[in-house]
Amino acid sequence: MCTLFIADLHLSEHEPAITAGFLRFLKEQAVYADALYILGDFFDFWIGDDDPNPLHPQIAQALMQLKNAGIPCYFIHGNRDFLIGSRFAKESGITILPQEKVLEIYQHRILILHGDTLCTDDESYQRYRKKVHNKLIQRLFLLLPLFIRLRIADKMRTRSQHANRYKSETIMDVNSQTVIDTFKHFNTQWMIHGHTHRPAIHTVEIEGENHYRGVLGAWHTEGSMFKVTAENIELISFPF
Ligand SMILES: [Mn+2]
Repeated sequence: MCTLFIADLHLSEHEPAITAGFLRFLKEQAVYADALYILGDFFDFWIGDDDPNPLHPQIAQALMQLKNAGIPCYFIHGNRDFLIGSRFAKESGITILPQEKVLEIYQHRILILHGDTLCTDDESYQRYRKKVHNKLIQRLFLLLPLFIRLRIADKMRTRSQHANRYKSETIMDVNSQTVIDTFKHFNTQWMIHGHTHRPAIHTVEIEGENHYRGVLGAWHTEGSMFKVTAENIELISFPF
């Protein structure tokens, strides 16, 4: 009995080793779990469910196989794949969750989220986020022809890479007060998120009580997951 959490795979046709690692992870680990949660940035970018990229049906099929084996898969949007929509959800059998969700599993209360909303020191990112999460802007973007969407996505990626080069490490990490406020708001002892690519379990003391913030690693050269059982909440890295 275990539930698995992963994030930040950044799947793309340019990284076949990560795709292979994920497909192996499904067959060798996820298939024995009670459920799989993907906490965002599953794909490196997403410009609409109508993108004919052959990687997408390949991944959808693998997830559908997992579902057919009786293991539900849940998904929270990341900052790169926030446009994953109902068509992909249907094709892959995943259930899309809101950006924050409290789970009660095996007597643990765990908040799950992508993690970008905790990085409140990065004001320019938060401003950008507000814009791209506007439903009207999203709808207009999705109406554009695919080649224009691709071009825009490309431009935005280059711009963000350029901007991030000049941002300090602390600005791009979580804000500790935001973390405390989030723990208080959702009243959980644990949270699990990705986004910062800094795998760790941090202890956060709030009013004399310990809380734990688990951060998933990105899948650059190895896999990273949280494995939650009745006894344990464990951060595990494993080879592709
Ligand atoms: Mn992210």
